[in-house]
Amino acid sequence: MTAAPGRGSIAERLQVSPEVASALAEGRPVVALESTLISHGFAYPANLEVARASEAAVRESGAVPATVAIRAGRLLVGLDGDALEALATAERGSVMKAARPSLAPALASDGWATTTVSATMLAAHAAGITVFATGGIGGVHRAAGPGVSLDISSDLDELARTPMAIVCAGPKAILDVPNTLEVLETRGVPVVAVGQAELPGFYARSAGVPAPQSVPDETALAVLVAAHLGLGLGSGILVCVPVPADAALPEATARDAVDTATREADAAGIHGPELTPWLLARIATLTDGASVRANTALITNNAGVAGRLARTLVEGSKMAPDSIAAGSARR
Ligand code: PSU
Ligand code: MN
Repeated sequence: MTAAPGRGSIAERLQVSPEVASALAEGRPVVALESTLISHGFAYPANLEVARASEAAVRESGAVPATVAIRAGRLLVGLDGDALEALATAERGSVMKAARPSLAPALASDGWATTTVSATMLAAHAAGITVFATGGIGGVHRAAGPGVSLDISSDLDELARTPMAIVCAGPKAILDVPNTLEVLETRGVPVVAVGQAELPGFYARSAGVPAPQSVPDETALAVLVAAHLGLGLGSGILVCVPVPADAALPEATARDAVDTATREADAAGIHGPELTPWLLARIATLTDGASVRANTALITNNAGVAGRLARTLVEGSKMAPDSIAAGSARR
């Protein structure tokens, strides 16, 4: 069903690619990927490279990638190679960043817009996708002075009301990580680290705080995710996978770059949706590109973890409810 141009619910505005549509119809595993990191997280050509590499990692794991973006009033779920390249090479500044609060403005404007974690969840869930990979979620920003910042990403509320598994490398290091965890706890979102007790720190392997939950490996992860989604609470689960060791930044290097960039952003009066892209770009310069390498490696790695998770969940759902653990061990 298609609504008149300029109108329509999320479901009516979905344009699911043929490949993703048939995978979903046949019950094969699909992984949603966001697109704001293509337009606002990386510069060209690193953005196209990371987009292609994460799609490839999903495929390698046996799942179908579904990159989500907006074009001409439609929510695209699954981009072909030409569309991915057109988006990655679109003039910088011409592409809107769409989150839940800016979804209507992005859909009402012509041309490309990209979806943050919150907007990607809205589209992917409507399309019937349950696993989603990104780099880092948005969260509670650091306060410039004493007190707590009210700049809290709409990603957190979306996690609270969308039953999906989001695979990331921890809340972005530019955030107030302890307060981000507090909001997620209040809103009923389980946060689980994979393979370690500490919360992954995005650029660094550890955020320096314990993760609320942890699982030893991907098999145990699939069991926990299936348990959470099976409860029908309505909320998502945040899966945090540490950046691969060979691309990680030392904790002190990451912290220094983040501190400097945050101070500079405050002095320059940067805030709102511009803040995250501004900080990421500044940290890239301050670390001589090491942060871009870490960010690329972690996004690609997360895409692979998400693909394997999607596969195990699909296999588990075809078995008796109690046999998912045994089933994933059987592989
Ligand atoms: N992960 C990355 N790079 C990014 C983002 C995530 O490695 O650029 C994007 C995501 O789309 C996330 C957004 O939803 O940053 C958060 O923006 P904000 O803090 O303005 O809500
Ligand atoms: Mn914000």
